[in-house]
Amino acid sequence: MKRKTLTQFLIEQQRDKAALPSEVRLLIEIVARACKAIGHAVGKGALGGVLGSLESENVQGEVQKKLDVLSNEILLEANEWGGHLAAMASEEMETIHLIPNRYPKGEYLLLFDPLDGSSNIDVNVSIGTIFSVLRAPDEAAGREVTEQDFLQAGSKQVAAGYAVYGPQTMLVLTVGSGVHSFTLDRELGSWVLTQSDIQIPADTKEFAINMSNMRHWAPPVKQYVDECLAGKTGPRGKDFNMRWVASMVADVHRILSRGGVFLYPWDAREPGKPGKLRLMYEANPMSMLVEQAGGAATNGTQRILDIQPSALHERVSVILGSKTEVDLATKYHLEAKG
Ligand code: P6P
Repeated sequence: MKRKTLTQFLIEQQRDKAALPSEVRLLIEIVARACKAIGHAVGKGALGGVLGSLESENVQGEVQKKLDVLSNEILLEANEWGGHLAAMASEEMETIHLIPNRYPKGEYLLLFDPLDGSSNIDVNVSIGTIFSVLRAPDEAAGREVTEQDFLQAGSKQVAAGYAVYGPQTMLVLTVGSGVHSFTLDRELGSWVLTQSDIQIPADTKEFAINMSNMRHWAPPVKQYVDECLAGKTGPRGKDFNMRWVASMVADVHRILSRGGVFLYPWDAREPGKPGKLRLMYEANPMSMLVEQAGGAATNGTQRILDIQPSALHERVSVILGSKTEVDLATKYHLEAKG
């Protein structure tokens, strides 16, 4: 059976669903092409002279890897000329990136974490690119886009996805009609549809959290994880397994592929911050994907996609994946809140 390419899939989505504006189709194709280039650079590793860190730090105060900066540049250059975007925002850039005047402007906003999981780059563990698409507010027409125009709840996203650079290079995408995955055919250089309408099982026996932070967790997180660890003899009545790749893209991909729950909650190490992960270009796109696949995503007390952002780089606690587990962990948070 001849498999569909990303282009065929998107054209059919546009034709059948009419929900996919041609501008968004073009945008996704360009981002997917940029991800191929990023995957190619990542795949070269030491042979490409792109491993290791730079002297610089990003807006998050994190040391930048050479590949972080290269990936960011690939996405900026790929998307500037197309005429579909009004502006871009990136984990690697403090402020938004306006489309240069020499190019036409569009009505969409693209946000991305160009290379998530940087700590894994130099040790050959899966990493990825996460992206989110919003529509610029109508009132932004005819004026320069501002950071405020990006501060929309995740429920406003028109598309979201990620590329994961692992044993296979894969693109996982939603345009609001289910979640679909594409595998890169490295010989032809095309993204080939390999799974449609991905569904996350509501129940799971696998949780993902960085256990080294246990002593810093809030009680509801401790309660939830302790019950998982108690296994058959505990209140859950079943044994759990644990995974933690420390690349959100890899952990979420596993959950989309076979179920599971992912937690990166608030902890007492930085009490003033709601969590480590970023709302706009990590939690929101991943939450859209997870919900489109029948899962759930909260910050412990609220649906992540309902959160009204107040800053471009704001952080958030994340509990996402199999609905039964997310609901239980959220229930414990709400009970603790009283
Ligand atoms: P920790 C990667 O740096 C990242 O932003 C996510 O991809 C990942 O889930 C998390 O941080 C890992 O954090 O504290 O376990 O290293």
